[in-house]
Amino acid sequence: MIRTGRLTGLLAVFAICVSVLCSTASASAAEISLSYANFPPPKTFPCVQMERWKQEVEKRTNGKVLVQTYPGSTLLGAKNTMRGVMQGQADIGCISLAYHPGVFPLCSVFELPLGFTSSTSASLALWDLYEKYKPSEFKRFKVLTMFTSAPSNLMTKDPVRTLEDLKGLELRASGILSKILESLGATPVSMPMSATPEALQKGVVKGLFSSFDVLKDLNFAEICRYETVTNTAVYPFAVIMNLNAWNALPDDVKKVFNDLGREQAEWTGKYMDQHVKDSLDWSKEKYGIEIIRMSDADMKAVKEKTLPLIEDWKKKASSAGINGAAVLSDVEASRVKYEGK
Ligand code: 3IO
Repeated sequence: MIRTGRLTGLLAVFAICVSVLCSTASASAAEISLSYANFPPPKTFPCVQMERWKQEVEKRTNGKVLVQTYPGSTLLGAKNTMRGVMQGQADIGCISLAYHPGVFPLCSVFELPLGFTSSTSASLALWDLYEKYKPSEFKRFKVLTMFTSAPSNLMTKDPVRTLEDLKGLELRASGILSKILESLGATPVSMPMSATPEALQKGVVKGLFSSFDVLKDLNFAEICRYETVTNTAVYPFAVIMNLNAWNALPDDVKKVFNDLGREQAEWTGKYMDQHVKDSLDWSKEKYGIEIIRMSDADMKAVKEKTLPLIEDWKKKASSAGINGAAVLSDVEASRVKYEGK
């Protein structure tokens, strides 16, 4: 008994020494440790871009900064990330602006049907808009980067071949994209992407309105075998940082983060555009999904029916002190610049 007791004691002393040594070692390797919260599962594009940002930051600061990532709502969820980052429960968080109607009167312009055909061009245009206006809607945060989904399309259990097929169909979307569905006669159910797998499984919704990456990343192709191309609006995202945490960073680290802002927007857009292709190929191969294109007449009707949403947005922008017409023309100029048409 006594012998084992002594041995245990010695082992305990040894263990304490090792752990003290290790913790000093890791503390000296990374002087700054930052937490980064994200709401959807690890395989989805907001989390893929988060891991890429972490790697670049750790590399470019020579390990001075360590980023601890929390995908899948393990630290903060889709709807409480803003508050959580403001209060410092996480240093950094990724948000989908469409989950906060009315909170982003300027950047919500990207939820409108503006005709962007890629995530790369929309992400760069969104970043440019942010840089130009530095809108007060983000005044409580440091914005590290922004990006968008790819253009949104319908993913449904039953085929939507005509606008008529959309009548009364319960579909998941968020923000102004829910209003787009409503304008087209569908019955939108607003919820974050992270709540959508369960809603589809339970039959609360019969499909969703988002970009095709999720067919693979959330395995929606298994349930939603019909994909109707509308290429209407994108979902804008922002990566926000707690202001105190930002202000506490040394200048060289701030520079690394600032230099990454635009680059990360472009990287994410390019990743997304390629990934939509991969996701469609995978879904055809694995589940034999059908891609549906509506008639020209229906596509024209989509444009006409959603036009009033642009006027609605302008009115709301105006009451927030924003010149909506000027913003729309800036965004259109960026679209032409990045899409070349
Ligand atoms: C999205 C959100 C989380 C994970 C993957 C995703 N792909 C496209 C989106 C955009 C979207 O539908 C949303 O809810 O923000």
